[in-house]
This record gives sequence, C-alpha cells and structure tokens, in this order.
Amino acid sequence: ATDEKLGGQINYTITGIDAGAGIMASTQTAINKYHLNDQNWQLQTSSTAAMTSTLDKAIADKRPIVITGWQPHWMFTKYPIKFLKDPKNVFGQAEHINTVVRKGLKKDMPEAYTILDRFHWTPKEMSTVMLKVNDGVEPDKAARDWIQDNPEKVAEWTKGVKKVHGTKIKLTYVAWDSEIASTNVVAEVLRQQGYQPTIQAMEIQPMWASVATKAADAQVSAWLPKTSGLYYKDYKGQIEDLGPNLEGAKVGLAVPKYMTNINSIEDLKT
Ligand code: PBE
Repeated sequence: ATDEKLGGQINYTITGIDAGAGIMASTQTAINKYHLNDQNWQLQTSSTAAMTSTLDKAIADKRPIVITGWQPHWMFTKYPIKFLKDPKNVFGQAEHINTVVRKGLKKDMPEAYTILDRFHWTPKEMSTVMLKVNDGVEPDKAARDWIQDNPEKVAEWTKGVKKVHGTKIKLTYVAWDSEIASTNVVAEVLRQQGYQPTIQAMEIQPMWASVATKAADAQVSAWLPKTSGLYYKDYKGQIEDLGPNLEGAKVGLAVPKYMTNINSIEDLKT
C-alpha cells in the first residue's frame, strides 16, 4: 500500500522514550500545536533502548517510523535519520546542557566546585564516550579511556586545583546515554583528584530535588532552555547553576532519511 498515508502505516504513533524526559513533554505539546491530535496521533512511552531497537528494525525493513530524537546521541551516527523541521518552534533551537550544584558547595568543596565549574566539552567529545558505551564498554572504563586520551582537555578543568584525600562527593543523573557519559567522565576526573565519588541514576524530578535538598552535590544533566526548563523553573532558587558544560545540543522529532516526503512536523498531517 504505497499510497497509504503515513499515519495509517505507523498507526499514528510517535515512538518515544521514558515518560519523565523533557522531549516527551515537548512532543505532546507538538502533537497539540500542530493539530496532530485531530488524527489521533499519539506518543508511545518506552525507553531509549526500546525506541532505538524499534528504530533499528524499522530501518532494516525500510519501514516508516517517527521517533523522538536528540543530539548528541549515537542514533544519529548509527542510523540515517534526520530531524523534522519545527516551524512552530516547539522544541526550540539549539540547547545547551548545564551543570547544577547544591548551594554551599563552593564553600564546602572548593576544589570540586572549580572542576565542576570548568567542566566543558563538545558534542563530538561526548559522542566518543557514548559510542564506546554503546559498543559494550562499561561507562566508568569508557570515561577513564577518554580521560587518558584527552589529558590536555582534562588539565583545563583541573589546572592548579589542589588534590583532596578521600572526600566523598555525590552526583545524580538520569540514565540517558548522554548523561551516563558526562556523569562518568566528571566522576572519574574527581576520583583522580582524590575524591571518592558516587554516582546515582534516578528519574529526572528526584535528580533535581536531590541537588535542591543537598542530598546530592551536583548534576551535569540540565538540558536547557526547553527540555529541562520546567524543572529549572521549579528549582532555580534552591540550586546553583554553573552554566553550560556542552553547547550545540538539539531536540526534536526525527525520521529515516528515506522518508523523503516527510521533512517537517507539518508533513505528518498529510
Ligand atoms: N533527552 C536526553 C533528555 C535529556 C537528555 C533529550 C532525551 C530529555 O529530557 O528529553
């Protein structure tokens, strides 16, 4: 049925990820704003792993699929996919990922604070770690390998910072591939500086709350201005924002490149 409408072919379903992700809330907004709900388009909740596996199968069969997509992520390296244009600007333009620490960290752990404040890398650097983890390397090992391969970069973050001796520090994160990479790299850098870091994965809301309540010291997972924007708004008075650790991130809906007639979210309606 080559002339069948896209929606019918894929059951008017956008394949999504975990319910708490900002991209899920933005996609729901997009469904409303582009009036996709008129055709009963729906967003399917799953996980990144389930979404990419569904994507993998669709691409193997050259079937159409619409996913929640973002960069940096290995899905754009591994699969021929493209972002759909977003003329109503629901997903926003470029995003950055910020580092957020608990109040009082600067006074309590000035060395860690300095490193967290300086931590800054590129989408390409983050992707190197993400791809390794996707290839099956343990995240802490992938982080150590990256640190070993990038001594000048790490030196920018640690230059002149005094070593400490076993001070405990806790980082929280959401187990998205990008945050698994960044959190492990920061934790390993802190470990090499003499800290005893623990990292704990949780849902997005508890992660923000953990830093606000000082149950955790820091997180490096704040996708802004839009994707984590609601959490930022809720917690901004109770945390310290150290600014971007990565620039040039992007969030949106994506489809395989062989879907040549579908280039904008508007095209989903046709
Ligand atoms: N993401 C990846 C997250 C942030 C990191 C884009 C899936 C989200 O909240 O949507």
